Amino acid sequence: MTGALADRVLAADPCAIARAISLIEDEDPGGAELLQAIFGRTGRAYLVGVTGPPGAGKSTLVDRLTAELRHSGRTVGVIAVDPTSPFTGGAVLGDRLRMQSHSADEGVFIRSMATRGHLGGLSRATGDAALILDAAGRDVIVIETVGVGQDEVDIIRTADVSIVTLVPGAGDDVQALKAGIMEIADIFVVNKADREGADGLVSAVEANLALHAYAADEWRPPVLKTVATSGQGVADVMQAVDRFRTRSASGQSARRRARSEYRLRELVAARFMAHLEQRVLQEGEIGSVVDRIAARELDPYTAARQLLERALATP
Ligand SMILES: Nc1nc2c(ncn2[C@@H]2O[C@H](COP(=O)(O)OP(=O)(O)OP(=O)(O)O)[C@@H](O)[C@H]2O)c(=O)[nH]1
Ligand SMILES: [Mg+2]
Repeated sequence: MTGALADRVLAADPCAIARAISLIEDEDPGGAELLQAIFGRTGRAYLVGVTGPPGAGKSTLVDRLTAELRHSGRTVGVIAVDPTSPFTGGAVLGDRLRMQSHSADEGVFIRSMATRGHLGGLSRATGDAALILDAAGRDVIVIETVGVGQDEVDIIRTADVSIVTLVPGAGDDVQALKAGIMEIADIFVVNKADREGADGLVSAVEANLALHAYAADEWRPPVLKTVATSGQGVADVMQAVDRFRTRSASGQSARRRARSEYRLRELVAARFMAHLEQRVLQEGEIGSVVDRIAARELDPYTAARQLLERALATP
């Protein structure tokens, strides 16, 4: 069954791609089987991460970038990470996907992924969905996330190139810059440049970059202005992406290696905890260990050592 689905994914069947991503989203064991089957056929796609504050115009920008990519003959996969909280449900989903203009184009596959139920594992789910699209032969995969937490930073860190989108007049000029986003940006985009304050924001970001001494051969993130709604400046963003891609081949392999390491460590940790909770411990036992640590009856180091020993003693 998995074999057939893998074959259909490799043949770029849109229904199979959608089904495969659902398996990953649902954390179905079939998803892992599928990834094992297709992994050898991945690694060709270029991953573009787009992050920024809510409403910055990320989806509008991604829509425009997609048009540019299609224009240059490349196929595109878009993964929009929907910051659905358990409280709002999926109600905002449709609204997030402001990318309807490509719905009739087979060269564009758009998928929204909810953050619900993926505590800590969201970057893995997103990365795995990207692998599916990669195996299906998409040339470029764009991942849109709202830059708010560590999870999003992790996702963006795993992209080949990271675009950080900012907007003027959002109150604080250094908005996302504080949240560790500054360090992960390869390209800054000041969107809504039709609004007042765009130049000031560009200067603020440039001033921040000036604090870092870039080596001659080091990539210095460009700060570009766009009006995503009209498409103004978007071609420059696309050029910057292509320039980054060709300029930093060694940087790219280092980043991909880091991504492989991150994925491996994250998977082993998750598998280990699953083994512990499903095969070693009694139901609710982890909770009582936590209670004892909170009550200072047990220290976390001893608890971790004991759990590790018991896990290793259980096949
Ligand atoms: N004035 C102006 N409005 C823009 C621009 N780009 C996007 N918008 C508008 O800003 C609003 C939000 O755009 P989206 O593309 O949905 O923004 P987003 O960052 O994807 O939003 P979330 O995914 O909800 O965080 C929409 O009403 C867009 O039409 C721009 O360059 N100028
Ligand atoms: Mg959006």
